[in-house]
Amino acid sequence: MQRPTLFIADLHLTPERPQINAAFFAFLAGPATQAQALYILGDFFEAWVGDDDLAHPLHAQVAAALKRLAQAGVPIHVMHGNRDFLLAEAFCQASGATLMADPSIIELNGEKTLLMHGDTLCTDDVAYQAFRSQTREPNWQAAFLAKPLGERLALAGALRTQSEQTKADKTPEIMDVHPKAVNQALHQAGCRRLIHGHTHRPARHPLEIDGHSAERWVLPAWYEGAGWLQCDATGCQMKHS
Ligand SMILES: [Mn+2]
Repeated sequence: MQRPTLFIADLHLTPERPQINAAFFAFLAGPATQAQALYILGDFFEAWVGDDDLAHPLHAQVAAALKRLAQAGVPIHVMHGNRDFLLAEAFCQASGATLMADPSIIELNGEKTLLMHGDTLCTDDVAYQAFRSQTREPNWQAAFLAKPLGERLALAGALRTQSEQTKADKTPEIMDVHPKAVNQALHQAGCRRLIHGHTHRPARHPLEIDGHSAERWVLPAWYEGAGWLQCDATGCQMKHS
């Protein structure tokens, strides 16, 4: 039996949701041990203000658990989300994970597959895209990381509150992916399969790209429990626990 490849995203790990953290540790000690590889497609943490936040007990525990899996021979790939785009080298050292670019193309059981966090596909959310561009600038990140850890945590908390407030004013359509952006991403990548997270709207969407049938998988958020996409030679399926 060929080992499956597993995809997760939007766990939003935080000390405030201990049941979800427990579900993640159970996933790592269970299904993940049988995987060919594990891909974490962004928003793994509710917030990540810099790798010095590894000092937090939960963060240290998560990194150690990942490292056990990596050392057992399961490669772990992590993509930045909009909450944890400051995950960097020290996190990789501590967890045994490798950072991957957004977007990335992988060969998944013979099918070129496009992986993204998903936020760049939400092109109707102009205010968010402006914020995203700003926070991905090296100068902005250097200035932010130069602040004391306590100040960064306070800023991240304020940003989250602000984001919750502006979300309430946005229509569901604005916060979903734009079909044109999806088609363009698949066309440019020359892929017929896209896997992403971010929107918290788990589903499989059949598509047609350049006259070929294609599919878009949206990974579930881990608010109620664990959910992942499992892919092998027979295809992909959503799993829950
Ligand atoms: Mn996100």
